[in-house]
Amino acid sequence: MNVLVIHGPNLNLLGSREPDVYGRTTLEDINALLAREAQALGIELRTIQSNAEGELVTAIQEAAGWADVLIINPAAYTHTSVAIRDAIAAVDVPAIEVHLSNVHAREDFRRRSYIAPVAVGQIAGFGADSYRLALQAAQGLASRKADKA
Ligand code: CA2
Repeated sequence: MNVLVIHGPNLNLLGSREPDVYGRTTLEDINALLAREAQALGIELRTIQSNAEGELVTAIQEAAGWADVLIINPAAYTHTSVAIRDAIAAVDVPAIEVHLSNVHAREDFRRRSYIAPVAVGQIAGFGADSYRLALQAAQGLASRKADKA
């Protein structure tokens, strides 16, 4: 099974700024943790990060040829991007929305997600563990799909 993890804008700054909100774990640390976990679960993993909305849209479109599941932290685009929402809705790949912080316990504008209605589900508030939990959820999704086939 193949999983593409997409990190949105500013997540490349993790670990260096706002540690009180996002912790001290860097994006490299998160990707390394995911790579280890994926190997243990027998999952083929690719990760990308971009600050550009169009690049995220293209990555979602291209994932359709390879990924069985998408894990996406759209970061600030969660709350603004119809383009990312439409791309997820257009591809036949289940998506899991991930956030490091509990977006529902922060400013009001972070409670609205354009992505949640087209995602299978959302995991938020567990720091780097949100991604680990998403990987486990991805495996569950893929094995249920295989059982049905
Ligand atoms: O909690 C999350 O994972 C978020 O997706 C992070 C986004 C935020 O806009 C969402 O509402 C929730 C922000 C990512 C920016 O990350 C930074 C990391 C370090 C320093 C500055 C920003």
